[in-house]
Amino acid sequence: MKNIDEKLQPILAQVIRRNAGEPEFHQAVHEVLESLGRVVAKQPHFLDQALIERICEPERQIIFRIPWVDDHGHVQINRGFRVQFNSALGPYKGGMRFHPSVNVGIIKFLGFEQTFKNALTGMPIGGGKGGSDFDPKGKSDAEIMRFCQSLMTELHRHLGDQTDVPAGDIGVGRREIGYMFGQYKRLNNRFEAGVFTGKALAYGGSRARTEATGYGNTYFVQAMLQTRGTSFDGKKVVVSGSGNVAIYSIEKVQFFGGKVIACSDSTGYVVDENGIELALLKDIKEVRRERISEYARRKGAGVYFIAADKGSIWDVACDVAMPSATQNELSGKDAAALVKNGVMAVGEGANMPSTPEAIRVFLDAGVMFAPGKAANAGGVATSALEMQQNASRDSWTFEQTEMRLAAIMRGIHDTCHQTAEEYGAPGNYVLGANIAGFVRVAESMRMLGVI
Ligand code: NDP
Ligand code: 2IT
Repeated sequence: MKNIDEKLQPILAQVIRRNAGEPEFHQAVHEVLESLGRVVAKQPHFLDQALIERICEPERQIIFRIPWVDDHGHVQINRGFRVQFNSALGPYKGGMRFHPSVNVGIIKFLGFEQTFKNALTGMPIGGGKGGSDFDPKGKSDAEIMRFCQSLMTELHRHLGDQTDVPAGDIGVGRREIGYMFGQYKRLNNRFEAGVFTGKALAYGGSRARTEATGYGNTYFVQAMLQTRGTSFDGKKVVVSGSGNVAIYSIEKVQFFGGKVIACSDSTGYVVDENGIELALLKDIKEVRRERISEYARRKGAGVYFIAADKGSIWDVACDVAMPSATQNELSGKDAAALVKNGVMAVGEGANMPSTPEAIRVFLDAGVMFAPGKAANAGGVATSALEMQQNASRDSWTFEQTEMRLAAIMRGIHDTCHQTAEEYGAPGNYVLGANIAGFVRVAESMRMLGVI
């Protein structure tokens, strides 16, 4: 309960009691409540109508069985989740994650974060998240399809373009979205393009959605660097992960003149002091679906691979760090190493990648720190643009879509920056993001009555 306003402590205690064994959810709520002390001191009406208690309780949680048949004819069982967290601003909106670590606590933390993130975009979208403990690694294309179809056979009844609109996340890309959307369309006998985002362009996807999260995080960090009169030009950058968010962060950082010298996957990291060769990385990860060590093997001399149990990517000295793999991947110790090596800015591409200790180390050291719910909001913002195109049966150019994305990221940056100042913590983007996101959702909830 450290650092939490007295009036908010019983709320956190209640969340911990009600959601036993869900440490990631507790962590996400703890971080937001830590920021809200300043809000209730200034605007005590936010304590009325159990607004904060209500915001911490998902509106609906769906847990279901997913049976499917593997290529050997064996029946496999996975568990599916959809947490419809908050619909005060619009239909539930948020990705689906396929990873063996998925459980209800992880989906709840993601849905909670999503609610504030979506509010920060300024778009009319509520917050939700879903997924399964299914492990897509090593599965055949046919197995992936059967799994996605079985999942959707149950989930379809809970979705709708005005109700709940999923997208991708870890382990879910275009291929999986195609299979899930296809089964939804079949079961409903209805081409409802806006029920899914992250679709391929051919059947209603948006240009720039694939790139949006990584590009958006890079735009956010660029805006932070500008507040100190500098830019990406000539900076050394480390990006963890090598999935969707990491790859398009690397692409945009390189476009802005930064040099990305390291990236990773769950098996370890590679260092290439000459700068990561993006075409090769894309071929290994997007086309062949191989492990990251393959990058070092194919590059040869001067490029090295370090296995995950032998070292941390955050020991690589850099000016800017962009954690883009998964939650709690960057510890207090990692943050201390980054600070010692002179890091000046951190932009969270992933959701909650920095532990609370790491965030404290960054803030105490005066590092510019962009929390995920602000920095990685470009993905979902572009999803909202995809919904907008689907609703008007339109298809925008890449340039037009990216321009909207860039303007939205600038807006989120400025909102967080100004809110932090207004609440007496200049430069603290964590506080700015939590407060600005909360106020928008809570104000709407108040106007909608006790529901
Ligand atoms: P991908 O599945 O495309 O890539 C995930 C990457 O992170 C892979 O390199 C993966 O390595 C690594 N990774 C995943 N889990 C772990 C783990 N437990 N330990 C170590 N490494 C891990 O996912 P995305 O790029 O889409 O997502 C990355 C992060 O960004 C997530 O936190 C997600 O919630 C967040 N995010 C994604 C958005 C999107 O639009 N896709 C939008 C906003 C946030 P490996 O292949 O070895 O598992
Ligand atoms: O965490 C996220 O914001 C996402 N995975 C994207 C969600 C979306 O609906 O585009």
